[in-house]
Amino acid sequence: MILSSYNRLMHLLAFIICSFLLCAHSDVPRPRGVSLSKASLYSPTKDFTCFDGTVTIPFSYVNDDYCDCFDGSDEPGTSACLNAVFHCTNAGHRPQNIPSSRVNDGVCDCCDGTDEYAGPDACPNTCEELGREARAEALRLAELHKEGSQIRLELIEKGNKRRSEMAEQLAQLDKDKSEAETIKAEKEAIKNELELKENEALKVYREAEEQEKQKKAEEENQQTIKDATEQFNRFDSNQDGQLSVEEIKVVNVFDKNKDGEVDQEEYQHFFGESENVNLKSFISTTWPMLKPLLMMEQGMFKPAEEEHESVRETDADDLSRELENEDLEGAEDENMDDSDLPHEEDDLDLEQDHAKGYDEETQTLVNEATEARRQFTDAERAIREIESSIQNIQQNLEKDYGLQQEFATLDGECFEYEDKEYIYKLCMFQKMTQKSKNGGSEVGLGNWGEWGGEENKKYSVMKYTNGLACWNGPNRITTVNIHCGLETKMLSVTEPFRCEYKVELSTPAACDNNVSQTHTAHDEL
Ligand code: MAN
Repeated sequence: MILSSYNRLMHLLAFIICSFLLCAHSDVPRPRGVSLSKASLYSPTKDFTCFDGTVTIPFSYVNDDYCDCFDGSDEPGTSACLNAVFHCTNAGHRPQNIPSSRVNDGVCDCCDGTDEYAGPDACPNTCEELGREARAEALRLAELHKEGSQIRLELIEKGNKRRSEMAEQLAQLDKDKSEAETIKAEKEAIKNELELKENEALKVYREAEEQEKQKKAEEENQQTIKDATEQFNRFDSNQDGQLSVEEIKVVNVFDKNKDGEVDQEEYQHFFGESENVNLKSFISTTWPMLKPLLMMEQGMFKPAEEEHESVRETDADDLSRELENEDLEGAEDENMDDSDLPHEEDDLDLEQDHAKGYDEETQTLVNEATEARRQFTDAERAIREIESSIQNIQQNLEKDYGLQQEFATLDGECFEYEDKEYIYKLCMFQKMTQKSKNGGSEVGLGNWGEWGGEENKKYSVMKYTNGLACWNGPNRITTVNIHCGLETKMLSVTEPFRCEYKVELSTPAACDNNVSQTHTAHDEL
């Protein structure tokens, strides 16, 4: 802050001239660069105290092109302080504050030209013209908002109506749901009762069938015993009730490998370790092994290939295994617990039973139970449908449609915008998509996320997020800037950054007559 007396003098001179010049243009005397609201802080009859209160200087130091205050408040009209602010009155247009570093930098910042007072070429005063244009634009906007806000009022009304309708629907659906649940419980009780009766009636048929099966098995068993006994007696040449090795030696069928003799391996195959076999063990052990061989010999069973002995042997073994399995299955059937109620998977069985032809009474019971099952399934489906409607409405009721529901009617409405390459489609509160004009599938540019405007202007920006992943990058997102307009439409779609899309959208929902549309400050006009 040490300054030569010469410099001080020069600056003081400049200040007096400049201050005087400015005072001539303004109603209230104040140093250059000072706004009307701060004029009282600069009194020529007193010392000047910096705004931050740290330093007090003679008033003549104000605007002397030397920075005395840390906050720059002593040099509002020069570029001496880096952090000072220069105020232009811009009479006829909007007043403006610019960093005082721009004072006398050769660039006209203020429309009244006051920021460039020291240069050789004075800046022209364009404030009147600019002010006229700005006022005309403000008027146009005010008219637009006025007209638009009429439509907005209708939107608000419809939005509120829609919301209350949804709330009513929800209440109705809740009622419907509890009614549907009662019906389901009734249908279930009827179904259970009818199924009990049906099962009871079908039991007679199942038991009869079971008896039939047992009878058949018994007959087959008797036939087996008969066949086996017949053959046993045929092989038991001395009729002593025992089959001996000697006796079977002469019987071809025991020659499994057909090599012309019944050898030890073959005795053992049929007799085990014993020398003799009586009728009882012949029936239970030998006969199941022998029967397929006999059938083959008698031409009743032909293997697919007869060239190799081994193959014949295998087929014979398979057949005896099959016969054994049949017995096993029969045994399992016997263990079946047919007291179980019929289940849904038994429907096929029931249909098959159907073909068997029941007596009239049983058929009626089956029909009644089938109808009861159908009605029960319908009741279950009805509940599921009601639940899904409830969920949809609840989701919509939770959505934020603006302070007065002004955006509610736009939910689900879609708007298109075409540029050279793409067709864009925005479905409000749902999603944004992009489709190339050269074909290919739709690309998701984001799903409805949230309002994203700054404080007080929350409803001026919509964010659609989590679109299709960008190649080697993040998921696509879309920002929708909302402006007042008489109709809802997309004005432009751009992609300022790769996979980040920007939409300018106009809609009457954003027209609010009560909000000041311009930034006009009235203090100096
Ligand atoms: C597609 C479009 C473009 C995007 C590129 C990114 O071509 O979705 O908008 O920039 O993919 O790879």
